[in-house]
Amino acid sequence: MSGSGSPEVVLYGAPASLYTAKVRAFLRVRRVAYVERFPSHPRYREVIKPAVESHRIPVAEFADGAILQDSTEILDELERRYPDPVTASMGPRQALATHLLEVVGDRGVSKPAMHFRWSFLKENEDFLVGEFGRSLRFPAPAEEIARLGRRVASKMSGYLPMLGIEPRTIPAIERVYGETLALLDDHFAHHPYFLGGAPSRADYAMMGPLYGHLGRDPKPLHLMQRTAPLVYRWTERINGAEVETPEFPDRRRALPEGDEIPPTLVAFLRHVFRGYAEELVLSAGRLNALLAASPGLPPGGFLSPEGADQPVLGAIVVDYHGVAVEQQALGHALWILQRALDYVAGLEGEVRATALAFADEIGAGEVLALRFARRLTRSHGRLAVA
Ligand SMILES: N[C@@H](CCC(=O)N[C@@H](CS)C(=O)NCC(=O)O)C(=O)O
Repeated sequence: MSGSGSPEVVLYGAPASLYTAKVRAFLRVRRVAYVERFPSHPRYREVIKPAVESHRIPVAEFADGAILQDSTEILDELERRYPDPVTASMGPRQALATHLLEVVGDRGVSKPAMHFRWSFLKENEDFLVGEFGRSLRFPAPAEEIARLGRRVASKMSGYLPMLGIEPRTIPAIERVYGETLALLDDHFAHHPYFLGGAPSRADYAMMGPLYGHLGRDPKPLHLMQRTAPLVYRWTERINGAEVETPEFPDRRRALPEGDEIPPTLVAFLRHVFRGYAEELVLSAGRLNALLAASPGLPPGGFLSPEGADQPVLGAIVVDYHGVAVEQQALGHALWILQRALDYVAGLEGEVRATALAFADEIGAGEVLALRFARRLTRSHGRLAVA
């Protein structure tokens, strides 16, 4: 546990989980007194899972009894309970960049995150099978851990086709990830955190893929340490391995003045949206088509008639940095995007124009012009319409 006294938050999660990494990052940076438990803990089965109506992690249980699944909802609640004066003073460009980085952290880099986990079994398999197995039963005989771990591994590796990861697209995914790392390494040569001098939700969101998978599994960890050591150092910084940032000894812990976005972050965002904007636009098209075909869906109705919690919305073909990728449209990412759309919708006049000009600058203008035929919400742990 970090901090002293009884925990304020119990985090049900696992070390190898992408979305747990996002929430853990907040708890560590903000020094919240928390404990982490595996989903094999009896309380998860008996109390937590029925309460959130979901089998997913992370789940946060607060000392006052609130229990939440979904890393975005948990971060909202944590920010409400532990407001940060640094981030509360964000300008519209910084706030919009943060919203968009949460969209990116959710699915915008899941191709490399899943590819570098599941396409390199020689390097990763023993580690991952052990990690998954231990999160389900520990202590236990090695064979039992391996049996349970392999069951999870086979389910998770089954997600690759849905993301368009196949032999034909893998060279592009590897090339693009190499460029991503180079851009981020350049950014962290100038700044300790995503937005500049202070940690924010942008960092927590990006820790999901960049630490949970890419900064921890043997194959991509080695790649990151070898080719982008400053990105690796950022993961250490967020994890609190060193309280101070020796690379930036005199840096004030504050966001850049005047709502400035570091040019190195602009370069990274442009790169990401070059390969991700079209996926979001086509996914919104599938959502609107689905909604048009189900006019009778009542408020609170699940988007998936089968009750899938994070439903896919149909096949799309996206131009991923010059390569046509056949994949599924992912509904949950649109729910996160809706938060960015709401943010911009709440702005007026010059402030709104500033935010939209920034979106154009990073290639997200079309994404922020999207409109969903109905509002998305989450109900009983499932994607639903409001
Ligand atoms: N949108 C959810 C996603 C959570 C999620 O998918 N967690 C993974 C572990 S990283 C999980 O529980 N997967 C179980 C499954 O895919 O069946 C969040 O942000 O909390």
